[in-house]
Amino acid sequence: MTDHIALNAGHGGETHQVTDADHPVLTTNHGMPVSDNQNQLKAGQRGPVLLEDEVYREKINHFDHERIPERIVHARGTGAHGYFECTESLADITRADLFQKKGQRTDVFVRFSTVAGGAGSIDTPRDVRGFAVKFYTREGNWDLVGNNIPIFFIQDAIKFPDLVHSVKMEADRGYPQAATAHDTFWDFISLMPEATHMAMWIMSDRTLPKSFATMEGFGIHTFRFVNKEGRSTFVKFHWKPKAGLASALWDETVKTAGADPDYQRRNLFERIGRGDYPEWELGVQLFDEAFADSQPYDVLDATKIIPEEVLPVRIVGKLVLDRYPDNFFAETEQVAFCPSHLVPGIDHTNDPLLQGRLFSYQDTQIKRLGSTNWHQIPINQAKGRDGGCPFLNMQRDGHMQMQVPKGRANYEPNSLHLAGEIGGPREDLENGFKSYPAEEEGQKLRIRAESFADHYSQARLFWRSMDPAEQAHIASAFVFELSKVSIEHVRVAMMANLRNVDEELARRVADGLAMELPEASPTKAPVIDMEPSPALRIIRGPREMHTLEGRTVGIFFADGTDAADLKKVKDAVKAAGGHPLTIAPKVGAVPLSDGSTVKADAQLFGQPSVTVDACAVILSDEACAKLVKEGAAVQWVMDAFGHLKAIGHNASAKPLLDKAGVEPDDGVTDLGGFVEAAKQRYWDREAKVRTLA
Ligand code: HDE
Repeated sequence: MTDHIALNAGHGGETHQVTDADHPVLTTNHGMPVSDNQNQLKAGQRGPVLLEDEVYREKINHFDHERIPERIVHARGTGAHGYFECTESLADITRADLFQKKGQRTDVFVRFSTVAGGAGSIDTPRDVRGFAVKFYTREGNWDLVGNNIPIFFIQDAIKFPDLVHSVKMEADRGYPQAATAHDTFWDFISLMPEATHMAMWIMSDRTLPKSFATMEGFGIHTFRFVNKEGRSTFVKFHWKPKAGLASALWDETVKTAGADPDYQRRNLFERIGRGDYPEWELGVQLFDEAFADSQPYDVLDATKIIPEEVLPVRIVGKLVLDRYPDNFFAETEQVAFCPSHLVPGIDHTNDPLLQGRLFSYQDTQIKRLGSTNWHQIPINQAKGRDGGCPFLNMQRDGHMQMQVPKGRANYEPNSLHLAGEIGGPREDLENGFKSYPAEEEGQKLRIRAESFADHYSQARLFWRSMDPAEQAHIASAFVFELSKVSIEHVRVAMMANLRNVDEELARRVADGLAMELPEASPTKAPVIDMEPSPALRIIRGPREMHTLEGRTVGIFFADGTDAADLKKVKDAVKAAGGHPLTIAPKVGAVPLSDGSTVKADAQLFGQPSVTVDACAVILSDEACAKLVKEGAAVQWVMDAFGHLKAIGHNASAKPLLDKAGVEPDDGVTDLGGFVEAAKQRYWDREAKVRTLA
């Protein structure tokens, strides 16, 4: 308990100290109690500082080394703890312990990230999101290191450094940060036809998720499940958000970046703090060799999906994130994922992108965390078995060794146990990990399989599966990005590729750029028309979000607002599972109609409507008359309308809505109808507010 505020004058300094009656003693890292944490040791009152000052030297020395290298990709991210629960036993398909019993829980740590930007970049660029899950199973850690898009840019890991160099800040100028809209990225993509399918996805709303809790996740590659009899089944992993899918609009995401660069990590932190735990279902697509052979693409090619309409996703578990890390660095920054971390019952396939990843992650962790003992850092430790640390082997020593192994047996086999000494661990032939004995033969070659040659059919499938509103967003995103390309031939090369995807798409983008359509680029394999997959839609798709649960509703009020109306809307939002956030021109004390005063949660300038999911405006006549002359208030409402959000309002707020250009539609309601209306966006409004390609 804080008992007094002391002025620690030290020796000439002045510090306001808030001290605690039973605070612990501040010490150096070596445990020596510190008497003065305000002043360096000096020779005389105004003299030079002394090298012998261990209190200062140790402190500054530690500080100088506080940063570790940021991740070369996925540097910007945030994480949370939670659990995975098996909801359907897969015992016949895999021997993996976590899938054996319905109801069985496994602890997890999940890290979400953007890909291209540095650690200090914004949360809401147009970018793929990482969705990496570490399962602390009873048979070791399994890392499912996926993304929020079910495919990838490239087919072979050897192209990864080129891809990443092209998308990151350009080498000479050091910008743009966290953006694909620049020459080098589109130069590379235009020269890599295999990236066309992914280009379609990244130009779609998938790269603008409204929050982590409302996006899907995918393991991307085809993996194997192996059961107790040694039978293998191919598997693709899917995470389906319980809340449904919701993305932001481009204009909204750009403004969010300015209003709150930490928007998505804050959203995750606050949801968990409120008890609105983000939740996903784990789905699997299971198939055999015969199914794989029957498809018009190769299941080992990471630029391809298996449409859900062709092979349904079976739900087998759920993931709940219910605890925020205690310390960002210790947990979120130091967590180290490796796709090579498997558990018995799960195995790799020959996907050349996956195979390349198996080396890269282990390698990067040693660089980033500085020691081969990074598995001993608490967040990375295998801890599933009996709560104890289950790793046990003859690996020894190295930087930052934390274990103190007993005895002489640091090799295996040994017979020291026969002499009464510690013999150490041994293999477990029965239960230990066994690789699936896939048959392999053939010449050693640097080659891309012929079955990987079709680069356009699934890009076309994606485009044709989209809702018209999504198609307009995709075409407009291409126009925006290619407008930022300054080298003419790069734009032309990209347009030549798009012609192979769909003529209408190419024409719309060319119109938006006011350029002639070039000849289509040559294709290595015929482009086929696959059956569209409506499951790929967000807008008006089967999983579009239609709830207030976990979402934030901004309630804009001011001096003189009707107290009963304010309470009614707050209560109704809460009853629907939403989070009401009151926003006023001044936060401290807002007088209401009944003479009471309330605090607002946020201030108008600091909480623009881009930061909330739906908007209520409850004003008095007098306040409204003032606010129509306040740019931030007009913009608040204008953006809510422009971002296709529900707007509930009382009669007195109407002049502000009129000033903001709000036109009547199903999403503009009185306060009574607001909460129901607030569960969705109003896509039909979009044509009224912007011109899309
Ligand atoms: Fe990664 N990737 N990656 N990646 N990746 C890394 O590992 C790499 C790929 C993904 O939250 C790095 O710890 C190669 C696909 C996520 O900590 C690095 C290739 C997918 C994360 C690396 C890929 C991913 C990473 C950088 C080409 C989706 C963040 C720091 C074959 C399935 C994990 C690190 C976290 C991180 C290499 C492609 C997802 C350098 C060589 C495909 C979610 O090891």
